[in-house]
Amino acid sequence: MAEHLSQSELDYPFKLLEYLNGYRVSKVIFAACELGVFELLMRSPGAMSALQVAEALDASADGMERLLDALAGMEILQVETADGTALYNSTDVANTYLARGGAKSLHDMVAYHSQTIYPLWNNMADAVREGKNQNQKTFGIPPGEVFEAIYRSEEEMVKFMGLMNSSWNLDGQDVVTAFNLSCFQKIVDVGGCTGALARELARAYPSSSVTVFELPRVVEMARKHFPQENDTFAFHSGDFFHGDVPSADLYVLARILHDWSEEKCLTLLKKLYRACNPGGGVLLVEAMLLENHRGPIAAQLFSLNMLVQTDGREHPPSQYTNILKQSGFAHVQVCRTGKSYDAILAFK
Ligand code: SAM
Ligand code: ASE
Repeated sequence: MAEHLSQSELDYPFKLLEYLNGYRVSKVIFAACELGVFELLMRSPGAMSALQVAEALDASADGMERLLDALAGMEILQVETADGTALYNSTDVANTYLARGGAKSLHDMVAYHSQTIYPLWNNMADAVREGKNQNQKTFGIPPGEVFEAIYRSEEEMVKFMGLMNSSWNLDGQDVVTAFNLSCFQKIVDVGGCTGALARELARAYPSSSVTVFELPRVVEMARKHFPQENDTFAFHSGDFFHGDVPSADLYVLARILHDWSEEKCLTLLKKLYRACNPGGGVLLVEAMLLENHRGPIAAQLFSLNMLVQTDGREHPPSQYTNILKQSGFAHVQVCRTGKSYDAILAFK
C-alpha cells in the first residue's frame, strides 16, 4: 500500500509544518554561509557571543543573535551559557561542510543553491504549468539553449562549475569504484566540467589515461578557476552535439543525460557508440529514481530541479537501459551506491 502522511497528522500536522518550514531552514544556512559565520567560528580560538560575531561580520547584534540561535536549534552550531551570555561554537559538521575551502566543503554548492536555484524554484508553479524551464523568466535573459542560460555570465559559469565540483568531494570515490573500470585504458569524461570526477578516476585507475571533453570556454574557466595540483588528466575542447568526440575505451557521462530531451540523449549516445573502441563501454552517473518513481526523495526533487533549469529529468534505471540499448550498447549493469549518485555500465 502507498505510504502517506499518517492519520495522526490530522490531530496535529507536525510533519506538514516541518515541510512548510523547509525553505526557511535552507535560508538560515544560505545566510550564514553568505555572511561568513562558519569561517569566523572555525578560526576563533574560543566560543563567541552574538555581539562579537556581529561586530566581526559587520552585522546587527539582534539579527545575528536570532540567526545563531536558529543554527543552534538546527544543531549546526553548539551553544553554551557563561554568566548569562550565550556563547556559540562551531561543530565538526559545520567546519567540514559549511566553512569555505576544506576538501569536502559544500560552500560552493550552498552559494549556487542560494543565488541561482532558489530564484528558479520561485517559478515552480509556472514550470509545472508550462512544462518547461524558467531560465528566461527568472533571469530576464533571451530564450536559448540550456547552457546559454546556465553560463550566461562568467560569474555564473564559475558558480555552476563550483557546484559541479563540490559534489564529487562527497560521492566521487563511490561512483568511480561502483564498477571495476581498470580494464579501460582510455577514459573520456564527456562534459567533465572542472575535472573533479576525472581526478577521482585517475586516482582510482592510475594506469588508465583520463581526458575531460568540454566546451572550449569551460576548459578555459576550469584552468583559470579550478587549477589541479598535478596533471592527472588532460582537457580536450569540443562540443558533443556539434563536432567529433575523441575515441575512447570508456565514456563517462556524469549528470549529462538528465539535462537533455530523450531525442538529444539518443543523438549523443549514438555518436559515442560510433566513436567507441571495440569492447569499450559507457558509464552513466546519475541520481536514479526507483523503478516505480516512489523515491528516493532526493532524486524526485532533482527531477523538479531539472524541470525548472534544464530540458531534462531524472529517470529510473530501466529508462537509461532502454536508451543505451537503442543506441547500440549492451550488457547493461546497474549499481546503486546508496549515496546521491548511482552508476550504470554498458558495453559496445
Ligand atoms: N560531468 C560533470 C559533473 O557531473 O560534475 C558536469 C555535469 S554538468 C550538469 C553538464 C556539463 O556538460 C557541463 O560541464 C557543460 O559544460 C557540459 N556540456 C554541455 N553541453 C556540452 C556540449 N555541447 N559539449 C560538451 N560539453 C557540454
Ligand atoms: C545539472 C545538474 C544540476 C544541471 C543543473 C543543475 C544540479 C543543480 N542544477 O545537470 C545539481 C544536482 N541537482 C540539484 C537540485 O542540486
